[in-house]
Amino acid sequence: MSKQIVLVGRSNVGKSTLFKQLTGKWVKVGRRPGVTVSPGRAQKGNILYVDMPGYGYMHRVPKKVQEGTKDFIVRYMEENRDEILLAIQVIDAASFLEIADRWEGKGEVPVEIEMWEFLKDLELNPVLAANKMDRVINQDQVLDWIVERLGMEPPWTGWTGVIAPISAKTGQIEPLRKIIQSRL
Ligand SMILES: Nc1nc2c(ncn2[C@@H]2O[C@H](COP(=O)(O)OP(=O)(O)OP(=O)(O)O)[C@@H](O)[C@H]2O)c(=O)[nH]1
Ligand SMILES: [Mg+2]
Repeated sequence: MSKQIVLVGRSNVGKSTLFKQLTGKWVKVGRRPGVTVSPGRAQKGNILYVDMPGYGYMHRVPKKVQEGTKDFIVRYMEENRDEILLAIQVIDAASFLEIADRWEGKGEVPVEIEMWEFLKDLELNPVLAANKMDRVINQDQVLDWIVERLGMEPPWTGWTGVIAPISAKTGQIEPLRKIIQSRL
């Protein structure tokens, strides 16, 4: 059985765009959350890349289905744990902090932080792909805040084996390729 590299993350963060860059396989991407509804797969060498549906808000998708998606991802990660070579959690670096603040303001654990903790608890050694960096102005500061929020001590430059600032849309994904290479 092939080892897997699995992309997870909230809806609309750019997982499928990144999947295309990594595999060359065409999948649907879109401006609205909820584009990917079942896992996309592409075999590359002896690695199977898996593009998961996004959790969180999905456009025109019933609430029940939205919650089911997160359960599906959790179950998938648990059941395939031994086959997963690398779990890549993709975030939209341009909106991550604002969304985390909003959840915490409501007294809830932000869903992306919860997912990160879950992947760590499964001992999957997750990698964080901080995507949409082309939209981030104060890059170093924002990355420092993001790693801190996820329980790592800033500066982010001390975590280059764990966090990869990228822009999937413009094809600037070298930091992530480096991490993948180092984990193979
Ligand atoms: N500015 C910018 N936009 C991006 C980047 N990567 C993806 N996008 C855009 O973000 C939107 C969502 O991209 P998708 O790849 O479909 O996102 P997804 O995470 O697969 O979404 P779901 O399948 O709904 O979970 C699209 O409009 C992409 O063009 C990026 O690096 N920068
Ligand atoms: Mg998608």
